[in-house]
Amino acid sequence: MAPAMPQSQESAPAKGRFITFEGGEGSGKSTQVQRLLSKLAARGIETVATREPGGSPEAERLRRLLLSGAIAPLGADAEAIVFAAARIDHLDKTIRPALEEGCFVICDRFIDSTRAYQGATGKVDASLIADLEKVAAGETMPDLTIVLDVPVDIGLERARGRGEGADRFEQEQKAFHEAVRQSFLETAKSEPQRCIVIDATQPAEKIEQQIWRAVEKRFLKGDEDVGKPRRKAGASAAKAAKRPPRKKSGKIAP
Ligand code: Z5A
Repeated sequence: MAPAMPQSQESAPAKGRFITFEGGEGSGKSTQVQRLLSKLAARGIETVATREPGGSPEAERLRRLLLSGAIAPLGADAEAIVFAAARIDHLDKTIRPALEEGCFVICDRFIDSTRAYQGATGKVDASLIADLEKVAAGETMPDLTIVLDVPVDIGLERARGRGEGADRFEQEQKAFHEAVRQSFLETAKSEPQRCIVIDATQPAEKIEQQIWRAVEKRFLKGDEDVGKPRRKAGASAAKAAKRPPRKKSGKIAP
């Protein structure tokens, strides 16, 4: 067998990174996604910001159905399956292509939200959750998951403060949200190589600094320096134009 040839900078494989944000309602995910995007951009790294459910045109359609409560009457298993269907399209159309290009993909919610909202709340059997995760995400697991942890009352208060109507999940009882919070913490404990937990009751600036330290340490130091350099000023805007527009809150609009 011929020996492997060292690759030049130009032909080196793309080194995208997949970072997910998780946490309960009002934990500040959208706020911190925006702050991390700015920091990566300042470092000259091309990024794709996305969210779940949603993040591709078909998945955004499913998002509207899920959050309106239209799928709920079909039962919890059906709801979990629709979240997985949205995830399949999102990964195929948005996440994997961006990672292959070498971008940093920053995603507001991913598999841990299904584990928490559908699984840990006792609504869907753990084996179905695991099977759906395998089918939908497969090998595409986050390189880093940032869990923003906030007591349920504080998170719900913040979410209400935005003045938007409560969606299908925000209407659930406090015990449901407690189970969701514990699920995120348990996942982080069982997968410490992937997850970090940040106290999200701190001021946003402090949280931002802690996230940046974690991202720098894992991906941007010495040999680990990764990410596709921004090609030119218009490159990011062109990429953004292909994505659904963003709402004031920083979320991708339906
Ligand atoms: N879901 C599911 O069931 N299964 C799944 O597999 C997936 C999702 C993927 C999506 O809702 C829903 O789908 C979600 C779970 C379910 N359930 N709910 N509800 P969404 O995307 O519409 O909303 P969200 O993900 O729950 O996010 P959020 O409630 O909009 O909050 P956030 O993004 O975490 O927080 P934020 O918008 O950045 O901040 C909220 C407010 O707090 C805002 O006024 C900020 O200015 C303020 N804020 C932010 N940081 C701070 C700090 N540090 N201090 C004080 N105030 C702060």
